[in-house]
Amino acid sequence: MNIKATGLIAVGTVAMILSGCSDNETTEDANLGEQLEYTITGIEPGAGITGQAREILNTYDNLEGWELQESSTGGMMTELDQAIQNEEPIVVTGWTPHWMFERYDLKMLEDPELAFGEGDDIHTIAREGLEEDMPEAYAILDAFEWSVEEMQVVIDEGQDIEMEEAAADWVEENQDQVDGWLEGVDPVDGQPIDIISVPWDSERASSNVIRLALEQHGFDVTVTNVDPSILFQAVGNGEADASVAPWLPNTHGAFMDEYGERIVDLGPNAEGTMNALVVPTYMEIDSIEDLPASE
Ligand code: PBE
Repeated sequence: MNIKATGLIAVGTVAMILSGCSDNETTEDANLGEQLEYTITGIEPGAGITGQAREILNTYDNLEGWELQESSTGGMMTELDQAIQNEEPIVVTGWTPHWMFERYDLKMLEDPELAFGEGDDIHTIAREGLEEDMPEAYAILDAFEWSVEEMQVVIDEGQDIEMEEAAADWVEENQDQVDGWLEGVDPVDGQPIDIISVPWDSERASSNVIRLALEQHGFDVTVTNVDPSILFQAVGNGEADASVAPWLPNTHGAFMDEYGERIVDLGPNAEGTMNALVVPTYMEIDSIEDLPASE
């Protein structure tokens, strides 16, 4: 290579960095990887999606040397918001239903290795013996069913007002549907029930809705939010009565494998959730495989 050509490449590189685009794949890739600091912005260490994202770093060869930065959902959303305001690249662990897709133009990266699986359903689970001890509660929990679109309505309203109020509004507007879950079940008189859940908005929405339905039928409901591993442990050893929070078979699959033998799975209460690596639509990549390798 002669000096003149080297000089041209150097000038070209500066111009490409300044303009933020290039038709030279390699330079652009290196640039993108460095801008991202080969880092995926994640959420809480105990989330199912965090476990999946850790696995993904091993599944995809191009992600060798990448890091998952674990933090909190709030921290991740702040970083996403800042990146979008500055039109900078960012890769986050994201999922639906969530309000991030309502607020920002985002895309889920294709996952050709199906490291996140092909989507989940949200299940209702109960402790062993609940059906015998508390048949009314069991019947209502078993009948509880709505859609992720309905859940999304509560999640979205829960950004402006308290989630408890958003859930109450939904119940008020959809009393016929709630009546369907209670139909044919004898009301109880202050029977206590422990519902266990996780602290993300989707499950804050569903636990509040099932809480209100159970309360309408005379139950004294306690909802406790914990990490997914604690949730499965608590239902498995009978400390909690039930949960409407598990994402299966993928997101919480490892916990179900560990505690599932002593858990009764009542099947999906909402179908069609999805986890993914998520990027703003202005990023030119479409697949996890398009993330540049770090060496
Ligand atoms: N989530 C939302 C949770 C379950 C619900 C996908 C962040 C998780 O990863 O455990």
